[in-house]
Amino acid sequence: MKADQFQAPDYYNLDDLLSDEHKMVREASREWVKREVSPIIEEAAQKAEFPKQLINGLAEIGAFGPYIPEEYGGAGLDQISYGLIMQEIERGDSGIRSTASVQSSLVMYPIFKYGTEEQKKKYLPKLASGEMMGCFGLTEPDHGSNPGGMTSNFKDKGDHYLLNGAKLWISNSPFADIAVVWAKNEEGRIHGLIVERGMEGFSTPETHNKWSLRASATGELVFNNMKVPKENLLPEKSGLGAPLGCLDSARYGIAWGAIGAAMDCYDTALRYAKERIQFGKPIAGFQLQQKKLAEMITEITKAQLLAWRLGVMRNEGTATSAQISMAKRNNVAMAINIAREARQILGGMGITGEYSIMRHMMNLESVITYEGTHDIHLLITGADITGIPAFQ
Ligand code: TGC
Ligand code: FAD
Repeated sequence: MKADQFQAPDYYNLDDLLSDEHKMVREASREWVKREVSPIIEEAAQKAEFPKQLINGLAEIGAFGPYIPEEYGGAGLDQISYGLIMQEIERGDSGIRSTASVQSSLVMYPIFKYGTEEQKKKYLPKLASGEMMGCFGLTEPDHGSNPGGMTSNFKDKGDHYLLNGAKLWISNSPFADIAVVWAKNEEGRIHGLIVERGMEGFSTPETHNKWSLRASATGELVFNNMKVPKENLLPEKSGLGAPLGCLDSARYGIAWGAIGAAMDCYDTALRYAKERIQFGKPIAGFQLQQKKLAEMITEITKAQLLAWRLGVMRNEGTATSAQISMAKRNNVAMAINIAREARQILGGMGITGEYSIMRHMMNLESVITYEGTHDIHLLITGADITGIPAFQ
């Protein structure tokens, strides 16, 4: 793979909107990605292996629980710093950002928000340091976009709960130490449970043959008459709103992350277009290639503004779920379109592992589907502006 020559585009001087702390956090993540991720990511993706050696580094740059308070081991940063960390990691690879998203927003966040003090003290510091890794089980084989229909269930057996069911498409499941699992109680109410690897009746088969997110491990969670200690229930929130609240945080991170993948594709295509000579001049000198590049930087700049404004509203606590949906949908679609155009600028070289573009493009096919599909987010905006949900 080519040496990492990344230079971040900032067409509208968005750095002026960032604090010194934001810039410091971003630089630390950017340097780490250049040093540790870029040299190994292509091989990991080709081999379809999650590079576990990155776990310590992710913890060191604060990617596990960036906004979780320091007293629980988190980095205690604000939402814009969280976004910038996700942007830089996804500039390297969406699969690595996935691991950080799941650990932070889908495992640490529900324990922090819905857990007891004992659960927070037991799990959060280890999750922040990467000593313990987690995953999040919401999607089921027959319930993807409609998680409210889930059939995973648990029964009260006096001194424990008995959990049955299965979850599919679970990032990190093959190696996670714990899973935050969403299942219905005997009244049909959704609750979160923390389950641990090694508990009887629990298995995590890996999903193979993915063409996308190959450097991220994906699998199932299978619960077969699994005994879960009662103290592992997350008591502070129940109902579908509890897992969806975690998704708000993860979707926000993805809105930033997708910008990273887009920036990498744009930067690679711009450099290539200036160096590649055809018909006696750099292909960057042809109007058709300039149209592609000019549209890319315009779309990246709009996405950066959307993410930054959303971050400000998240810091104030005023961002709505529908506003988050709009940013996730727009920014991921922006990134996948840029990846496709950038790939064309590189001609045949664009399909090789010498460059990152094809890997980003394939990764983004998952990103546009998980955490709510492109169409589901459009329906969320539609319901928000009309007041009429069109999901059923
Ligand atoms: P609906 O009736 O609209 O809502 C049920 C309850 O939930 C509340 N709510 C939310 N709360 C917090 N945040 C949100 N974003 C919320 N959206 C809804 C709502 O107020 C209501 O509360 P209450 O108190 O009135 O009961 O529910 P619905 O069944 O009609 O579904 C709505 C829909 C389709 C938007 C929702 O189900 C949805 O978002 N579906 C998409 C599923 C999804 O995103 N799955 C993601 C799985 S995790 C994943 O993909 C991880 S990938 C990780 C990685 O590798 O990065
Ligand atoms: P479906 O819901 O079957 O949708 C199929 C198509 O139908 C989509 O285009 C969808 O937009 C459309 N559709 C569905 N309903 C409607 C409607 N009402 N109106 C119009 N169109 C509709 N889940 C987790 O819980 N944890 C994870 O860690 C996790 N990681 C993932 C990692 C990867 C690599 C992938 C691919 C998925 C992951 N997911 C995870 C699951 C992901 O969230 C789901 O794939 C996603 O929510 C869509 O569900 P589905 O695949 O069942 O598609």
